[in-house]
Amino acid sequence: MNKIIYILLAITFSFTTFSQETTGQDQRLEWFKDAKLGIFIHWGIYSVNGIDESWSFYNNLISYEDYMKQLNGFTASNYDPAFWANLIKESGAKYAVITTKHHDGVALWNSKFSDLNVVKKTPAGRDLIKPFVSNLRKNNLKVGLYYSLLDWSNPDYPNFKINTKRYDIDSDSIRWNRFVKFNFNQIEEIVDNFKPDLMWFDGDWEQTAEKWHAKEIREMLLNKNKDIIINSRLRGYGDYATPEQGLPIHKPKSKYWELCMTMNDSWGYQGNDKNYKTPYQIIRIFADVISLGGNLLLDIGPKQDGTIPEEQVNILQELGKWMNKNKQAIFSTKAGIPRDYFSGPSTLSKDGKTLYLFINGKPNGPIMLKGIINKINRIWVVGRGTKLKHEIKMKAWWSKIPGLVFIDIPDNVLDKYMTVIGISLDGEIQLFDNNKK
Ligand code: FHN
Repeated sequence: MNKIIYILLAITFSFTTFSQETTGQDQRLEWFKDAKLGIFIHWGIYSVNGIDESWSFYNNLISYEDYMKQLNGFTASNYDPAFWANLIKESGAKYAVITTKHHDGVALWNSKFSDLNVVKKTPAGRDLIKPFVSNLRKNNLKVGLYYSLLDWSNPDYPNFKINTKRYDIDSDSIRWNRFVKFNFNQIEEIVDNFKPDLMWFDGDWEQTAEKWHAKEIREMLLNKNKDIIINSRLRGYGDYATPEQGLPIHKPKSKYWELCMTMNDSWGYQGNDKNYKTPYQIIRIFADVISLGGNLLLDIGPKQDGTIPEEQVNILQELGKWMNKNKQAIFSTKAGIPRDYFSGPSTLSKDGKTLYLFINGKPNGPIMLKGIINKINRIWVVGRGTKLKHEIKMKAWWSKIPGLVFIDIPDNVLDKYMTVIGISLDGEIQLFDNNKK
């Protein structure tokens, strides 16, 4: 009898947990879903020489000793966290994610659990995270903290460099467990000190979920803050997918996702890397990302003294002007319509009654939209209000197939980057499918 009650209780409990977790996730991720743009910041000692973050010693491009000599050149002497946060606000982003510790193990805060931090080991000599977090808050921006689970500097971490291992986890579980404890301590430390809205883990690929104690990390975070969001790089225990650099072609399966992307080809500051995407290219990519229902986490790499390279400032400012003009078509929207109906990015208002089309460059003639069953109330240029004319062609009175909508976009309303037009429909959008009976 007791056993039956126990089983019933267990079943009820597991359903309760599941349903609470599901509702909880949608609630927790509401701001994230609406945010659309975040700014990623890779700042660390690698900006001194301007070399690959952590990977340069891991891949033997520089010796570990020489890599660590960069500690002496990391000054943060021109660090202006208020400027950083204002610039992020100006870019139109709603959140930022900063590297508190990359794979090299150098913490940007005064960690009790490791002296390898910028306060104790660099001329910067102070906590760099706290002032940034408080300036983000002042600007009403959400706070994301990047933390690398793997730490190639920690003597208790098994991997050091490519083909160089310190030890094998299975042969020394005491040593591994010491590292696990260290990770928990540092994660707890940053969560207690900085109260992030989002934890952005990285480096999970080197161990399994069990080895990291990923489930326990998730539980610990949610116990501390029931609203916290966790990215996917916790070996399946996160909330949203994080494709990196490669722009998805089709709408990703994951309900929540965020593409992280560099502005040039480097995460951290590398003065020689001038392969910057233009503001137009970044806006074009961003339009694709939101059209597919995701967020863009666009990276900047400040110099060792804390100045943000001027190319990066320029991109953020140009992006911001465009975002501000077109905010109606960006924020509080959802993924747009499939490319079969319009050959370009689009978004939809949450009620599905307004369709926004993002126009590539300068159209050579009216743009075409097809398969829309609804009647069109009006069409206008977003951020300008100019009303646009449209024509319906190929609408046979005896056929169910909707007519083709041709919309003329005069040169004088074109945006220098991407023009966005709004189309108000007579109700929630209905798409015609000729394969459906
Ligand atoms: O190895 C890192 C890399 O240096 C960088 O931090 C990116 C950002 O998403 N994450 C890792 C690779 O996936």
